[in-house]
Amino acid sequence: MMESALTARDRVGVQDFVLLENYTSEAAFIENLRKRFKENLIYTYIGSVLVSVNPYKDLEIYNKNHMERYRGVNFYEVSPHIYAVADNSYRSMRTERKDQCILISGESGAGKTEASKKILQYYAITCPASEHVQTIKDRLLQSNPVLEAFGNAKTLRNDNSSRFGKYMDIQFDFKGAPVGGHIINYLLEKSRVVHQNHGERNFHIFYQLIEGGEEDLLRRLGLERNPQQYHYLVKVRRLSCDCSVHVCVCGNCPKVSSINDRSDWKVVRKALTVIGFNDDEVEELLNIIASVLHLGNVQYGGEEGSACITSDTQIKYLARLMSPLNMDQASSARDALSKAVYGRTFTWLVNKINFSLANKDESNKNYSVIGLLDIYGFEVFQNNSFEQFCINYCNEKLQQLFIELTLKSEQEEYEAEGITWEPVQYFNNKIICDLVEEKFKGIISILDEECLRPGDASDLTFLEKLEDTVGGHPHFVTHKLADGKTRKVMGRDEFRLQHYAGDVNYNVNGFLDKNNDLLFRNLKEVMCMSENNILTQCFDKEELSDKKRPETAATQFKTSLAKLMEILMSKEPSYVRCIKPNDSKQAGRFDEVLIRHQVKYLGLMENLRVRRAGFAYRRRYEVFLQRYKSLCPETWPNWHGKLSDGVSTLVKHLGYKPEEYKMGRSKIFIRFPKTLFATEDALETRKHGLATKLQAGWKGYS
Ligand code: AD9
Ligand code: MG
Repeated sequence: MMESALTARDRVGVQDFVLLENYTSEAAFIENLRKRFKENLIYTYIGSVLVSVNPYKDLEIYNKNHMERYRGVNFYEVSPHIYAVADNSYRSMRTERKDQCILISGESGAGKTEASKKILQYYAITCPASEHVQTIKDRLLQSNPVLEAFGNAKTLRNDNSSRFGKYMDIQFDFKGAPVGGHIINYLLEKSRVVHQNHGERNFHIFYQLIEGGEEDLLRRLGLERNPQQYHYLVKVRRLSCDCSVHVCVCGNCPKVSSINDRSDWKVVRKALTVIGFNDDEVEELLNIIASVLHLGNVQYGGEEGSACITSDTQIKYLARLMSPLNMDQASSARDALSKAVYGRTFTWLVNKINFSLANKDESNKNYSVIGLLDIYGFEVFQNNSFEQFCINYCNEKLQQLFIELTLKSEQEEYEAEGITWEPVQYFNNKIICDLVEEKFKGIISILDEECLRPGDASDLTFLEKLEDTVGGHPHFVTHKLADGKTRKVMGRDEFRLQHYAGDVNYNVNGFLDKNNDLLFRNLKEVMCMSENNILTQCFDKEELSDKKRPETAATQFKTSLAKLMEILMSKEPSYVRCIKPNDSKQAGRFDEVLIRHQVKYLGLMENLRVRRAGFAYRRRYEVFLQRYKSLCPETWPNWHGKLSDGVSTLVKHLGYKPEEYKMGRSKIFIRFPKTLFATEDALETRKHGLATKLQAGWKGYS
């Protein structure tokens, strides 16, 4: 029995939130998500924005047949899918000749990286290909396992968490074939190399190499097949912090049930070859990874106050360089070196991949682009530091872009169609972006100032300066109250930012060091002298003669984000908003509190309100007519006049009242979902009637 459109809607909800009768109700929004999630319908639209809920299980919706189903098909004719977004951007790029970008956002573990991989797979499989194009497709696909090995790690939130931001351009030639690519990476969380929270791991590559590396290779690198041997991976070790030396248990979880390091190693090793690494280059790269592990095992002993290296197998130069330091200084110099070596090697790796993805056909520079942005989501931990500050600032910027662009595009569409725009109230988070990035007065400027100030500058003086400068800002809070009393719930070394996505307390300890990101000059010198080709490229001799102080980490990040915003603004955006259904990585669990929070901070209700401001639904005349023309004898089977006249005739026949719709230049705008539902139901009934008649052998229907 065919299910009627009405009961189907009851069971699986609406596939576009704009069709919710009660569109301002958060409860109705969440109920719709729940209904669909229960039916494994993880995708729903808000107009052209795709909302995706992580199913935490493999669904049979990503095979080739599915890809075919979405190829060249109108967005609204098929059920919502990530492939529809991919296909829509592709078609807009081809027909309108405008560069596109797809912005994927959501918190850690919500499914951003998986979504971006699905989009890339869609292009790799459905776009036309020649032999050369096949090589580029392979390299585009294989860049993922390599970058994930070096830039992803298990965190408490996600077993495969991206610890860097990634923007990837895919370049298409005039035939629509992918002919090249380019990746920009953002702020790798390199502190992870030397320290991980309990229950978290270092970057995947370390475990993959140790678990999967061939015997010979490990022998050459001087590594043992046991992560427990390496302080940067598991061992209990002494760590220094501002106040004292304390013992810290690092990571401590070399094995993760959802990860198979040994088979992942094979995938990564093969991917390196596809990208164009020869055996020597692979060995040089792995040499660096091994050196970082060895460096982590360098131990200090000796008299109180001065360090000497006790592990005699370790590199001799370290002994010479680090002996003037006390133990704390020596440990942090060692860790700074490890972070610098790893961080720069990662950037080198991205450059190498870019070289391999570069469109080598000189005659073919005239390409169109689809950009994919997969960047770390908004993050709140028990203890939040400089890294979370940068990540959350980045999310503020993206949210601002989202608000500006969705509002702008709505407004533009109304104007283009000759329909009066009705202004919508919304929260503009520009005020928070300014608080962080404004010249002279913003948090980053104040932090930089403290980093440059000689003398007694410390994390705590930075906090004091913040209180003096931005203490009165409506989104900034510390333990100090305006009347001189203290707020007990906050530590004296914390400040709170009231982000658009919620409040986050940041602990200032380590802010100055992380922002300075300095490396002893003589360590740099030694790196420049290395015989490892990759290291000599990473540590350029020119850097040594450059007297200018390098830009701080936060300022570099701010500059790179500003450039990113420019790139994104120059393209036509599509959005994928990812939602994480529960904190236990479980299939089928819909944690309402968690989801409501994300719906709020992703601004989905606001997005829906903007989209529904005037009209629930809009379609181009030809699409509308094609779908519903069978409901009116004058438009069926074909309408030969002007499209807008055909639509007018059709809706009048259907009994639309004048206040229910408006005719734009190329589209019909329908004010209420119920109008559209009635039309959909009529269509369903007609099809059903037709099917019944056909079954009964009645052939004369037209
Ligand atoms: V983070 O900010 O990088 O920490 P992401 O990128 O948002 O985060 P990711 O894509 O890595 O999350 O997804 C987390 C896990 O959820 C994956 O490893 C999969 O196990 C699972 N996942 C995500 N999306 C899907 C999906 N469409 N189908 C099945 C999925 N599983
Ligand atoms: Mg990710």
